Amino acid sequence: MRKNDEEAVTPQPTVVLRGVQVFQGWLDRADQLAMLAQIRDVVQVAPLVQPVTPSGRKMSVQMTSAGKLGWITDRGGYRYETTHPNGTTWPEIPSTVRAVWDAVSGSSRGPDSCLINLYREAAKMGLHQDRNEADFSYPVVSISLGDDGLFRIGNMTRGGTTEKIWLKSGDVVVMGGDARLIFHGIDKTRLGSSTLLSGGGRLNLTMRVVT
Ligand code: MD6
Ligand code: FE
Repeated sequence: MRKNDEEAVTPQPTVVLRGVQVFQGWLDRADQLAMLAQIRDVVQVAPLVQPVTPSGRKMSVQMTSAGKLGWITDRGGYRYETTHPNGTTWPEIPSTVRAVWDAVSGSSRGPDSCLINLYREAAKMGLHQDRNEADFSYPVVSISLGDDGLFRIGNMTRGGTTEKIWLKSGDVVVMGGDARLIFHGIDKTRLGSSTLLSGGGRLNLTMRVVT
């Protein structure tokens, strides 16, 4: 079921891996361009920063957020904050991004936060759980834009076998239910595989209910 279909039925993912739902090609090129324009507006107000982990390691992705709360990492730990490190209030979650949540999350509550990650060059993200939120009964919904990213899916605890899938521009991932706390990460991106972002790279937008 594509987003433009009239009936408000629960859409079906194209792929399910260990309970992680992938809606491949959810956004067409025009949708992606419209979303990108709105993300540019967010980044004007809340610039991308290269964060450090609590242990002081520089992350390879650049980050910012939209919504009531933004996810932050620095020497003080992983947490949500009401303002950007520069002191500004986070911009609202763009309407095109929110519309994806409404379509696929199955949640009556809206997201408090949209984390924006930019992968340039050799950026990647190690296996992690999304667990800085208060209530894991709400899903996490992510949108991929730009270059392909190799998404790795593990288990509820560290270690064990993993599976992987290339996420392409316009793909949407939903991690909910028993898959909400599964370990996952991005091994690498395929540079130049998309022409969407000027300057290349991959954007991932992750929406969450936080409080
Ligand atoms: C990424 N995604 O695709 C990283 N987390 O760049 C995530 O960490 C993620 O895609 C929770 C749910 C969906 C995700
Ligand atoms: Fe995550």
